[in-house]
Amino acid sequence: MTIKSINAQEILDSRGNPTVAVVLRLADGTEVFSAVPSGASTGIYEALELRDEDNGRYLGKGVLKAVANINDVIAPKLVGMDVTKQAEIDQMMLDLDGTKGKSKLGANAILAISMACVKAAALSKKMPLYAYIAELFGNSTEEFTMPIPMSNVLNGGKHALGGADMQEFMIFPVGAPSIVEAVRWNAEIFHNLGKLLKKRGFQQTVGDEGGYAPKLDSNEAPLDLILEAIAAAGYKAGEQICIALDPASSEFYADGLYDLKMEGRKLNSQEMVELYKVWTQKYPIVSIEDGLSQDDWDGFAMMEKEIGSKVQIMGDDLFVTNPERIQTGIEKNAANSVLIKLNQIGSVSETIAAIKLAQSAGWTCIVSHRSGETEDAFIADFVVGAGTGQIKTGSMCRSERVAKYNRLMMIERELGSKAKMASFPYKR
Ligand code: 2PG
Ligand code: MG
Repeated sequence: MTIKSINAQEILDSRGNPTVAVVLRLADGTEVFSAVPSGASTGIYEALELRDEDNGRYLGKGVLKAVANINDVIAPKLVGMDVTKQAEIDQMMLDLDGTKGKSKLGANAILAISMACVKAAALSKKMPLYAYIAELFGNSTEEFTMPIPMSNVLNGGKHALGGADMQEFMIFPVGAPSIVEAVRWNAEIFHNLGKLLKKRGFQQTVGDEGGYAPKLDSNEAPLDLILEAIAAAGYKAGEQICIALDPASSEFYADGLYDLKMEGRKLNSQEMVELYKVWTQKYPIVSIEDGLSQDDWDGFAMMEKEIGSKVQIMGDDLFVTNPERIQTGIEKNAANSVLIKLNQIGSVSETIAAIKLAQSAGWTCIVSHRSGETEDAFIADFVVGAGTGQIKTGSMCRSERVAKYNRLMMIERELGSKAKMASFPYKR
């Protein structure tokens, strides 16, 4: 089915910053909307998110240049193309851009169209979006793997200034038999955590990803609170619910040291690995993302060697969903898992390539939101189609987060017995 028109516009994300949205129409009347998310703790190797950078509008954060690139440069080339030719469409946009980091047209411009094509093709073929995505991956459509959700119930770092140095403290319901149950468990723990904070006189305000952001006195304190909340909700820590961390440590790394400001101490890579080792012995932590900084390959390799047999060692800023960096990581044995964000690399086809490469090394992949999100729940369908078995999509409040959980529950109900809950550790 051919693409009839592509119209981009500027909308707002969950932080009130501009982002790119696209309305794509096909010749058969199919019409879809897609919107790109935006990070705060972005990795320096991510593809370029093109912003206007003039001071007049939205403090320089406008995206009218990216919008114009879609309407004036990309759309005229794609109109008339067969929307089901995803690889060709993505390649055409990469060629039009011609740079390594999508710095000419913007990854935000390219990704908005890339996702819209997937949605339009699925709708036109009268297929559920997740099933069409499974076909793009070459995965079976007889059975689907539902992801275990990592829910960021305590926010710190760049997502909640005044909170912990470390960015994300997540509950991870490895024992849940379904996504519907996983969502309920996580929501119950989230509310119990809120009650606990209230009782202790802490604020219950939430950060960018909907997790609480209390002013505690150490980076370890959130772990104790989470254990209490799990118990208060009536679940077994370590069996039903584990803990996942994203320290996002590139954000507090400088000159070879990790600056834990709230604790008044600076640690080197080895001391950080030691800290994680102690924590994983003391707490049911099974996954650590960006435990070290985006250029600390040696630190990552040390961490993988020390605790990688027990813990999912995941790279986010380290890999930026980029097959070249993932390849380097595989060669260096620097991790065993990749966080997958479509807008870090900027197209659906390259994201699929990144996942396949990671999986070819036996690594796990976790499909992820950004801290600046929209109502577009594309990643919910994407993770089910990809079948990677894990998703990270924020806490259990704020509509831009909950939209993804709600879509996952709807998919599972629609699939009935064709939906299988992932187990952890999970390997394809
Ligand atoms: C991360 C993400 C999402 P941001 O570091 O993993 O939680 O944050 O989108 O700000 O990069
Ligand atoms: Mg991260």
